[in-house]
Amino acid sequence: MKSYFFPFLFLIGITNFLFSQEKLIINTYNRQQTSLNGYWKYIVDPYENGFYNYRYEAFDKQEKPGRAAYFTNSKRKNKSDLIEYDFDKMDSLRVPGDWNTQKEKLFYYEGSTWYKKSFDYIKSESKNRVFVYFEAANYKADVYLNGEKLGTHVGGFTPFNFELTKLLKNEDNFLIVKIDNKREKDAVPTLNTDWWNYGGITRGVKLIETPPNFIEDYFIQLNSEDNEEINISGNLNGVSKNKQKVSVDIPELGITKHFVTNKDGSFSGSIRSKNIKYWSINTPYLYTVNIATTKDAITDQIGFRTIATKGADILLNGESIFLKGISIHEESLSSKGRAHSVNDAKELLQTVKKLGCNYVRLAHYPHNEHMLRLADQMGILVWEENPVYWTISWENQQTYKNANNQLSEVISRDKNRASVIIWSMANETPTSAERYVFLKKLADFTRKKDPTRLISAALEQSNFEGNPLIKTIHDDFANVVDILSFNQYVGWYDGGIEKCKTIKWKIDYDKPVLISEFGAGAKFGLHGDKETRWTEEYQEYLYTETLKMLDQIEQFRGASPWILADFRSPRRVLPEIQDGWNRKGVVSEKGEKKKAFFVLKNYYNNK
Ligand code: GCB
Repeated sequence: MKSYFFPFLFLIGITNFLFSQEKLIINTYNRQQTSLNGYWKYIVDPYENGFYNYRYEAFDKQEKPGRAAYFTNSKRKNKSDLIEYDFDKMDSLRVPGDWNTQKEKLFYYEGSTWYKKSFDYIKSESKNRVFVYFEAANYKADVYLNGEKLGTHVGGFTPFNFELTKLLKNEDNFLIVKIDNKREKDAVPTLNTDWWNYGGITRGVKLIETPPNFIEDYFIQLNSEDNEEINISGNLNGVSKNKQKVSVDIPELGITKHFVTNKDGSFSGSIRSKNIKYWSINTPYLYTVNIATTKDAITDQIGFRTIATKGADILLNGESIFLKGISIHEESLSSKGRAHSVNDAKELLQTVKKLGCNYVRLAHYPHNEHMLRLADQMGILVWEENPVYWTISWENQQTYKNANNQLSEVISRDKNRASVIIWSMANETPTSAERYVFLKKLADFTRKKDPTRLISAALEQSNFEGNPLIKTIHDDFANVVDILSFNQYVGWYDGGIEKCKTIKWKIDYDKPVLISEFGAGAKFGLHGDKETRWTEEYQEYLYTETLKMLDQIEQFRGASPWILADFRSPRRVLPEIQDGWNRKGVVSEKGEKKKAFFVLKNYYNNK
């Protein structure tokens, strides 16, 4: 018997390893909360001594982990005691923040680091529940409270939460998190990327307090086929969630709708109004929406708009729009490393506005929630992207589950943001049958979870019948997407700039074409003639010629050139030019504008 059960249990074990996490609580912006941001003690643990014993067995899988396990936060009790670590004598790291740019010795570090935060906490109502919510931690997080494991989360750019209620004390709690950012072939993303693998608790951490039954999740958006109907669904979390009354109130529309939950704690329905002021790029109108039960209440600011395609047109509220965009990596313009604050988001999106954009591509992974909240307020349309990048392990089921889980988390977090119009499945992935199955499954999943938005992926172009001067799309996944997006680098990786003048396009799809990337490297302040690589003039000329070239594509409806700002990448080592930075920004890493910035701005102003 035992031998039959063992593999089965083992499989469950693996699945749990990825998903030993709880359902996401959404809209933590507007909930009762206590920040755990600030300084956390840390231990760098490249050999994972605090996690495995000397036989390489995980401490947290054992009934009695023993005091050598770092998550027990053990202290020497008497002078003969042997404990080989002490969090309280260690240095600290700021949370949120990557470790690479905080400590010089950790600049290139990839591996495990333990974080510890001690805190007191008294609940405002004794029956209330408390959760710890991480906005993101890269890449794998094992979370423990007061020596007990809460769970594991995999994926560096999406939020997760664990309930603490049973383990929480009024005083001297210690939250310990092991973060591991080792790159792995079967992970999402995989080993190879053109960006820095910033490690750590890169976004904020907070405690969320809720009543015993609370509003965990809701989805409130305009019906994409009927702009007088708002669809509403959601669910409660708690032991007695059946037959609970829920109300959704939009005061400015003078509408209140009542629901009763089913046995799963879910509710759904719709409301109608002829007076909806639509969210758009010029009037990003947000309604206050109140969701309440007899015990819980939460408010959100939600915009209502439709987004659709018709032939080659992208229709925002039924009107054709050209997406004047730019790609962005999540790096701060004024401080070092990963962007995480409201201020970082403001600087990035204000620069985007100065460029004359109405749209951003948040590449190559989900960015922090401030970006989406702000885009909602500023009237900027957004492409959000799953970190399925380059050479993912298409045949590995765990890799698929991981990609699916990360996508599911970002959709859960941002599905009420009017600014988000496109979910991107992947970037520059090489075509194959296995990759098609993987991406198609992701697209089907996304359409089911969110039928209100468009699906795309940054594909690659190829030569038509071997002719390097005729470009086409040879990719079955192009039939699946709503918007046909692709990256192209004629004039940089593909010939010189003059080649742009000779290219013809053969794109036989009646779909909008969005150029997800084009660009050239230029060092800010380096000048020369327009044929000299790395000069601002080369980049300026490439932008001029590329835009002329793209204008010849009949279905051309938008672009997100690569990229807003120079960003760190270990692939970019050319001394005096790159020095560890990908130089394709239209501004430098500090926000200084290069000449190409003005070419693009001018193009968008006249579009
Ligand atoms: C690409 C990738 C992007 C790179 C860029 C480049 O096609 O999608 O991640 O950074 O090219 O600079 O080569």
